[in-house]
Amino acid sequence: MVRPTETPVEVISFGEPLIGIYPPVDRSVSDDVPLSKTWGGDTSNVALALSKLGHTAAYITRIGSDEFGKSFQRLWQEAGVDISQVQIDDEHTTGLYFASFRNGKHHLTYYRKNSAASFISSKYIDWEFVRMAKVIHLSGISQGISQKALEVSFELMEFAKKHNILISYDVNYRPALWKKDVARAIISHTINEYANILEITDDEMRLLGWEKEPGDLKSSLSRVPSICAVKMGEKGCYLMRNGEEARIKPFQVEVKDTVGAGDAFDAGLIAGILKELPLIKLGEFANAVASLTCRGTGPLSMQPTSEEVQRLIDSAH
Ligand code: KDG
Repeated sequence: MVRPTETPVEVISFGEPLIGIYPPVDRSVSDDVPLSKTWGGDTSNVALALSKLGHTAAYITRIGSDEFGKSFQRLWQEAGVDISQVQIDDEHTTGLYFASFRNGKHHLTYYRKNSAASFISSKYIDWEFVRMAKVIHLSGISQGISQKALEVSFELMEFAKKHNILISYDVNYRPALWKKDVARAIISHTINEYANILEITDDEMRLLGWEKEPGDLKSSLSRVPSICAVKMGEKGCYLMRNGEEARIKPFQVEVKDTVGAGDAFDAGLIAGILKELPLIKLGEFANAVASLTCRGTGPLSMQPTSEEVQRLIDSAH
């Protein structure tokens, strides 16, 4: 554990942070080009985005005692993300990904097998601290990295369910992490048994063999979470809340890189839920957080504040 805390937070995110290594825009890491470093990992991006939006967030994970792990600790601390639940591993290293860009699309190559996060243990989780949160956020990546991580995800969700903490679940299906039928079974079980807030992309619906149209999500699931968000990239998003449905258009910005846009959307959605926004405003808020994040390279450089989000929304009306 990094340090104890008594201060409750609104959101606890759980998963794996990854160092991201980037070539210049439109190049590949295999080219002979200088590379730069950023910080990523879907659930770390969500915790950081929420903190930037003015919410309190903590991160449950395990990092190496290596230089990359130390740099993550500094990053979270400087951003105000609570790191009291971060475990340090002297034997395993912090994971990495390398980004490459081809024809306007990104491709990620991972070095995360046996990473510190895949050795996460629930033994060090302060359950009293978890009990005080309003939302727990996790993803298919948080579950897919290892058996241990999968078990911790279910312990956290069982606990959250018992204590009426909202569970936000981003499918974030990564075929490199697990076999499709295993992924589909675990993802479906998680949604059917636990998720209160579901985030999924239209591409993931197709890859998992579910219905293609966002509105058909209902027929693919045996239990529909109270809030479902289908992220559709440049087509915006589709939201469903307790029977009410809406399609919300995206905002136009100059896009540099879409890595982390989906995580930013999740943070915007959670922030909007905490603010109790009505459905259309909720979708606009989440879309705006995602759009503004795409102005920078890497998932973090352009994560917006609430004021920037509001300015973009106001300028579009
Ligand atoms: O959503 C952005 C993530 O894809 C990136 O940060 C890397 O977490 C990552 C992953 O596992 O793909």
